[in-house]
Amino acid sequence: MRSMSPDVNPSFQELFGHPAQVAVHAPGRVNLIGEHTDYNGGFVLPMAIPQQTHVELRRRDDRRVRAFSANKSQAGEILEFELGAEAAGKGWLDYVQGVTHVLQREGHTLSGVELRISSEVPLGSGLSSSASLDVGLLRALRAAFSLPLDDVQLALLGQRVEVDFVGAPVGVMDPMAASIAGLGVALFLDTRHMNFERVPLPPGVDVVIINSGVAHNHSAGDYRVRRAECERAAALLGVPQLRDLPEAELARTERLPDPLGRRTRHVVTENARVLATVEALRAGDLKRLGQLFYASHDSQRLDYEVSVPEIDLLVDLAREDSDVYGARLTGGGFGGSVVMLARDGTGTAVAQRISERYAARSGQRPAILLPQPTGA
Ligand code: GAF
Repeated sequence: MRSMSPDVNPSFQELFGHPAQVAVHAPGRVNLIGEHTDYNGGFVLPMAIPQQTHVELRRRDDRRVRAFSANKSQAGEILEFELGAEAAGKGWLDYVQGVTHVLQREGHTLSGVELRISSEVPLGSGLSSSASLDVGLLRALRAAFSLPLDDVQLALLGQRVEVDFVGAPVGVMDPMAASIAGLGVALFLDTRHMNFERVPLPPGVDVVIINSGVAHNHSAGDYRVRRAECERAAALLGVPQLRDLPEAELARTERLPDPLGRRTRHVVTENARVLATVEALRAGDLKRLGQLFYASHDSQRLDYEVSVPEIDLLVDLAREDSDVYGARLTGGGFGGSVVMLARDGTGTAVAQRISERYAARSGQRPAILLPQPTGA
């Protein structure tokens, strides 16, 4: 392990004494709607954001992996492990170990590598920083070792990294978004059948993301508890997954013990909202899109209980703003970001005034992300 002064952000050449052979990147995502539906076999509608995780790589002749993170390494330190001896519990290095572990488990042949990682996706922001890291690493290794993996297989391996190695029991939405979603185009994905369609955003709308500054962690308890509640509810209802409960049979949830009925209602109505959102996108019906966003937020707040007061404040400030069509918590929740749809050309101004009011009332330091060019 070698260290450098803390203020230095060394290049690959400076770290390892030679240039990288591979340089790839993978984006973060914003989920437009369809929250906590992916692990229930349902529908999601994410879109890539311009912020990326960058991975540079050079192959080694031995089995040593040496990795540097521009975001996480202390004082320029390089962390190391031996291929085949991956063991979780080493912080950010678990993502690297998870990727090499899962690839080898699937029968892919690797050698050691040197890695430099840097990310523009804010960590713990609900914008899928970890899946963009998983997919970035997988893309780098696919390129370096000519691995026969297509983009969907790559995303499925990314999910295995999280679930099997990192210990975050997540669904498939985030790695799929990092692997195949584009900018300005929503990815309408059926997570059960893995069918997807690209749905462009209609003209006349600015997408605004405001990161609340409250960070979350999906390997922590709350996400896991929600997932277990859904599985329990499905078992009590006698359906394989909550996706299989028709909306017309929602009354059956009244017989479930609280909070399982409310959790089920969120999943079933959220699935229906994804389908309605796709229709509204195709019809260019911005007012309807806005209503669906607010309904999704209320369902997450009251039925699924994944919001926090800071996120609710951002959504309330959006409701007071006549340039906003709709707003909702995006991502896993318990902190993170709000996605808003604003009138054409108003995105920057909307983001600034809501952020200022939010900062004054919450004491948090919000960050604005505008995933497509927008007027002032
Ligand atoms: C997190 C998870 F990683 C996703 O799989 C999804 O469940 C999401 O939370 C909630 O919709 O981002």
